[in-house]
Amino acid sequence: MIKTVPTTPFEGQKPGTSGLRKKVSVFQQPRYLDNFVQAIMDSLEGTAGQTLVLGGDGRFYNREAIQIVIRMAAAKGFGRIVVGRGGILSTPAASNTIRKLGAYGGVILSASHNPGGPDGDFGIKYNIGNGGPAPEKITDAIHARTLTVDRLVYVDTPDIDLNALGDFPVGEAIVSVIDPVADYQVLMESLFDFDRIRALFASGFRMRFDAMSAVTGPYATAILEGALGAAPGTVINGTPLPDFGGHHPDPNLVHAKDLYDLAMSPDGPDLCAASDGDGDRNLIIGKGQFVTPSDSVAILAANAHLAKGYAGGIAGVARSMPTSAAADRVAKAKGIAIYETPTGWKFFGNLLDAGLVTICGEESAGTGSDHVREKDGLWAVLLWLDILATRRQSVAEIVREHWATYGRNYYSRHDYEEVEAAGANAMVTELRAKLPGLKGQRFGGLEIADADDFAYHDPVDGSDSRNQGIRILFTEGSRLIFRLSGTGTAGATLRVYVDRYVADAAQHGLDTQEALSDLIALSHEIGGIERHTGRKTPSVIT
Ligand code: VG1
Ligand code: CO
Repeated sequence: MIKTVPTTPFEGQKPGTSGLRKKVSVFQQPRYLDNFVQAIMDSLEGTAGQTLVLGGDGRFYNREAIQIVIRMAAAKGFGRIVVGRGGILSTPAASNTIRKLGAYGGVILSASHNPGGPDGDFGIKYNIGNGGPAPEKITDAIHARTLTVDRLVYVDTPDIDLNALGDFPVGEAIVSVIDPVADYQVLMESLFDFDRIRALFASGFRMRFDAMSAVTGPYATAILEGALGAAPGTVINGTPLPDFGGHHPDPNLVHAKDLYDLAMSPDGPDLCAASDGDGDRNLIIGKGQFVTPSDSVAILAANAHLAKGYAGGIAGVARSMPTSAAADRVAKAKGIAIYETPTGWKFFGNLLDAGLVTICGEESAGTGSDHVREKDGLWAVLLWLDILATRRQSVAEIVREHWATYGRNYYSRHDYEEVEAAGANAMVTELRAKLPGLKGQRFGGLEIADADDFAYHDPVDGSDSRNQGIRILFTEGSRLIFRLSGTGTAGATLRVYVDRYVADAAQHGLDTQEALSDLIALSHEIGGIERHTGRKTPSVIT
């Protein structure tokens, strides 16, 4: 029944910001995925008879990968392996299922916002029993094991039919194929007033949700059109496709441009929204009003108490370091704590578990709360809907009022994608060396108050994470941040984050790129971007 196969390590199986991501062709090499899954299994203790949750975003290679994980998890001694029907589970739904079942952990198959299909990307990550991404201590152990793994252990069994709900024996284990949407919908109903949102739609409120042919289609259709009575056709691209219909499932102004144009048209819907490949990101655009993800975190934190799930108020807010400081102002006004963490949801887990924060967010269109331990795209959309249903104002009015109350953070991220890794690394090394000398330097009207390489001390488990991004802080409160992406699969991606706070409401109507133009010019001067990457302009501006 148990089959053991010898193997040798593959180089480069180091998890990045969110799991191991590579080109599909890399994962298709014989034993490649198997080695990584074995390294996960070998790093886990006390799994006998325990439950493992398993699912993915439905991208190309998802089904093959699920079968491999089932065989290896059963051989590891897990008692129950819970899989979403069709191998589908959105990342937040997987997190919820882990928590609800009291599972030992979960394996999520996704490369999130990266393109899919045979020429696209694939990914895998391990989540722990709190439902969240494994912390660095565990991902480091998994990586270490990939360097020594020498045998693969499987239960020898035919493929499981993933399309049929029910329980199926695999060796000593039971594989349970579950409806991927049901439990998640119950959770959303417990947090939000579905009657109130139904009344909003009944009053003529119009919405468009672009599922980008990725995992949120079934969730959004069941909840928005099914439970909440949004008009049929509200959800577009609602069927998950292995190649996402050839599109790039990243809900930003570049890859969801059609949605943006619709939102800007005079007869467009009241709310346009989208999510990414695995359902954890959100894009929010009101009629004529794009909401930057950083503003969205702040606005949701300011208004969360209007939803029944947060009626008692929120304990604190956490944001990743590159995310604009808009949320800090809300926390300050509410007299609650604000935490600044490195990029990646895994750093929020301890804060959420300890009850120190309720709402978390990242500038990369990720927002979430303590309801799960992942960011959650549809949750953010539903919280917006509940706030709109309560305040009965437009998105634009809510955003303007927010700025008038707290001030506005002009914010933009400039990505230089797929540049040569050597140049990008040289740039970071050079910047690091420059840091001590930057303090006090003046560039035009800007003076550098401080410059460092961000380090995080986790207040809950005492762990330290260094080299998390170069920060240049100006005396006026503006910030310039440089870091390299940890989710790409080709070359390096340089991200430059630009943040400027403007209190004066008379100055809140400027174009973002103009309002930031001096800081953007300075990013080139200080970083030597063109010299190191050969690029004059970014590939994507969000
Ligand atoms: C990016 C984002 C980060 C996010 C991560 C995973 O990481 O910047 O905020 O947590 O993707 O998101 P990086 O290292 O490329 O900057 V997802 O939706 O791809 O799981
Ligand atoms: Co994602």
